[in-house]
Amino acid sequence: MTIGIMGAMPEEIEPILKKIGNYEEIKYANNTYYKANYNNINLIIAYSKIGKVFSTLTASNMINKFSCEMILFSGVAGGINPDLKIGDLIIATSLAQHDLDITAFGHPHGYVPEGKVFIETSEKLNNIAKEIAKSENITLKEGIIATGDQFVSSSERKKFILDTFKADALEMEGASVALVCDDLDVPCFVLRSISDTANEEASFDFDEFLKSSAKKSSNFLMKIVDKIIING
Ligand code: 4EH
Repeated sequence: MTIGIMGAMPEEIEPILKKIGNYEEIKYANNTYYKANYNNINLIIAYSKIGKVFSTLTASNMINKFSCEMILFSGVAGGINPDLKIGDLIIATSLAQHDLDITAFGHPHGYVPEGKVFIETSEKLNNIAKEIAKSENITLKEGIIATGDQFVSSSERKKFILDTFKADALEMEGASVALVCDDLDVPCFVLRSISDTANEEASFDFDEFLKSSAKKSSNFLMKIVDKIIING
């Protein structure tokens, strides 16, 4: 079995590489893919760089070049749902591109012909996450994550994304990874820990909480990896 583990920024995969300890570095398509044997399965780990385009490329490479049979994303996000405080964990049940806009032709936000607004993640993987959270008393929210090529630091933009997509959190890579997985028929899982609340203070909060929130997401993600391995 080969599992792909993605983040967008170095900080989002560093705690995972640290836990694994031993890995090989493979350079491909102007990026580094870390290959490890972990409890007798193969892991391919990479940070894509920021945004939908880089994350699309990395997810595609993980599947088509490195033969990953599922992709697990770990990282941080801006919170929209007021229940989500900095450090809290959320898994995406579905994701949408909040900046995809051909509304001029009468289409809804996030929609292009032959695509869909909301892309679902793997129910199986989400159930594993929920079981672990329950048995270990970890608070885990599930909901809609909106993705776009912008760092959101405005209450107005945040309200648009809430009103348009009913999103609980936002970030810059999840929907593109989910789209690649959906079209290539590979299970997808997107986990994020809140680093800021996408308002006017977002850039300051982000700088303060990136590392601690990324670590929380990484720690929980590795529990899921362990469970996937046990389940076979
Ligand atoms: O990969 C990008 C990072 C911000 S850009 C998306 N990530 C973090 C999630 C995220 C996010 N996305 C949009 C957390 N909070 C967000 C928000 N809006 N408010 C970045 C940050 N620091 C240095 C360089 N780029």
